[in-house]
Amino acid sequence: MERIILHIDMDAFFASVEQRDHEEYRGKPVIVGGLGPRGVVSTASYEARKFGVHSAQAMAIARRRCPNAVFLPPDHARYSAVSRQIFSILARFSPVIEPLSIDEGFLDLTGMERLMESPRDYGKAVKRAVREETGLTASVGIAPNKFLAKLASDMEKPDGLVVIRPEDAEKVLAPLPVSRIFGVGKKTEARLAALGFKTIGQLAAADRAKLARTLGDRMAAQLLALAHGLDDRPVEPRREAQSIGREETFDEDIHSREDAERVLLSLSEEVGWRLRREGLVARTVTLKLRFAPFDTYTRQQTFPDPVSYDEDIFEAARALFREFPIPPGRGIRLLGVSTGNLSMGGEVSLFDDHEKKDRLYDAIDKLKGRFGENILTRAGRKP
Ligand code: TTP
Ligand code: MG
Repeated sequence: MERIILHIDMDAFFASVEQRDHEEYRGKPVIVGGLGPRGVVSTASYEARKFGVHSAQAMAIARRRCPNAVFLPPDHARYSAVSRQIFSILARFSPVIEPLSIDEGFLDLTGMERLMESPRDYGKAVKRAVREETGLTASVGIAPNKFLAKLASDMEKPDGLVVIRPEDAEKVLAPLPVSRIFGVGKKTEARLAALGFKTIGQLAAADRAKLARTLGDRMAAQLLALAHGLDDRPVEPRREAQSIGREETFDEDIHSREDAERVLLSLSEEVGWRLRREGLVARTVTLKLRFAPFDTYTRQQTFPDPVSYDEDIFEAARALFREFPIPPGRGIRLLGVSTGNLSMGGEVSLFDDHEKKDRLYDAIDKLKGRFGENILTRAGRKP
């Protein structure tokens, strides 16, 4: 059956939220990101992009390119709240939604044709609802599959709405560079260029056997299908996030238990913060240990009541670590802490004094959201 997939992506998300909430920033270049000497741009408003400022750029460069911009640290808690609001609006438009990140997702509209005048009108309705209820603009792409829908939402950003009909797919794709195919990174791009394929159109016309000789059968088949605009990945409603964790590989192996425990504390704090930011609690904590060069072990503890506080995660990870016999003379190459068996928080209370703790952690998380994760850690960083 022909499918109808909608991809939606908010425009300059963090910066737009800031402009919405601060009238004085509207119409001005706004740059959100780390403001310290090694800070990186999270995003820039479209006014700032004209100066060549973009996500993942060093803040120092952004400051040089656009010195008169408004520079702001990210307020993750607020963006997450807006994100939740957006997804709850989207939920009215399709029962099958796959969130991809804080500001984008896929909706499967297949079978809902009777509810819409046309896919374009449906897209307009989605955009209107988001704009009216959040004050923010989104770009929407509608197409017969995920690959094309995501491509389409990006084609007329900001505030775009592009519908790609199945019969137009190859024509739309043909002039685009191969790097627009998802999964084609710098390496594959270079290999394709070496074979003479720069555009998707050129790739679509490639001989499969020849492509397979360089890229292998599977990759050749996948790339060719995508180049022809074919993609049958389903929209997968989010299973609960499977796990949230952090691990660190050390430049120099760790030889003391004390150092290792310090790392575990800092990893636990980061994991706790991410859990709470997502509004999640965990029922399992897993410790991962690697001895040089590659012997890797995991140990897990399951709790009757879920946890989300740093110290509970840390205590569990430390207990698992203390029980683990370290072979004499072996250095630790990697440590990881992860939490699994996740569910939405708020339904359970673990401690009698949990309200007080919630308030404490709320305060800590606000500071972390405002000043970055390193503002408040009890762990000395890195041994
Ligand atoms: P994007 O959707 O990639 O970017 P955007 O919404 O800011 O702009 P666009 O109009 O092009 O979609 O990412 C969503 C948010 O995620 C973005 O507002 C900030 C954050 N982000 C980062 O923190 N770092 C990054 O490198 C990127 C790409 C995004
Ligand atoms: Mg976006």
